[in-house]
Amino acid sequence: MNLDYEYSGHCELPLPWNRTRLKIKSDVDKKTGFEYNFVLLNFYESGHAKIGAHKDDEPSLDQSVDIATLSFGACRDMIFSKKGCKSVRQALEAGFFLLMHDQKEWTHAIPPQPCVKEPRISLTFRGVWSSLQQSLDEMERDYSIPPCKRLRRE
Ligand SMILES: O=C(O)CCC(=O)C(=O)O
Repeated sequence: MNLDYEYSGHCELPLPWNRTRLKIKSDVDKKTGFEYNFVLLNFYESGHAKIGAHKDDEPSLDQSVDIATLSFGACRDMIFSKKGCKSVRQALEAGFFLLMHDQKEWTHAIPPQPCVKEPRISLTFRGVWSSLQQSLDEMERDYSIPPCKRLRRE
């Protein structure tokens, strides 16, 4: 089944799982109880690389699946913000495992930290709807077709 994940105006063609990624995915599945079908790798060459505040609320994301992040390499901070709440800053050290709930409510950002010279990699595991499910959702939205039973993600 086709899995396309569009974010920040990009739509990348996903690569198939390889043995290493599948092993990590299966550990993350076990730890969280979710069954992930997509992982996004972010590479930060140094502390100059950053990600602005955003919500992971793309229509292709299954919001019932919490996003799980594994960090490798340099320690970087993540800042969580929500209207009316005090921002939270969390250091993401190598090996740090983060589970993000309420992605529609909170924004998160990786601010620049120019003193960090080493690279960082994050793997963010997601539940992504298949193209078929997305088409059904769009039909439901655009033509007010009564809610149809969600298909199993593959
Ligand atoms: O690199 C990270 O830990 C976070 C990446 C991120 O914000 C995202 O993929 O939406």
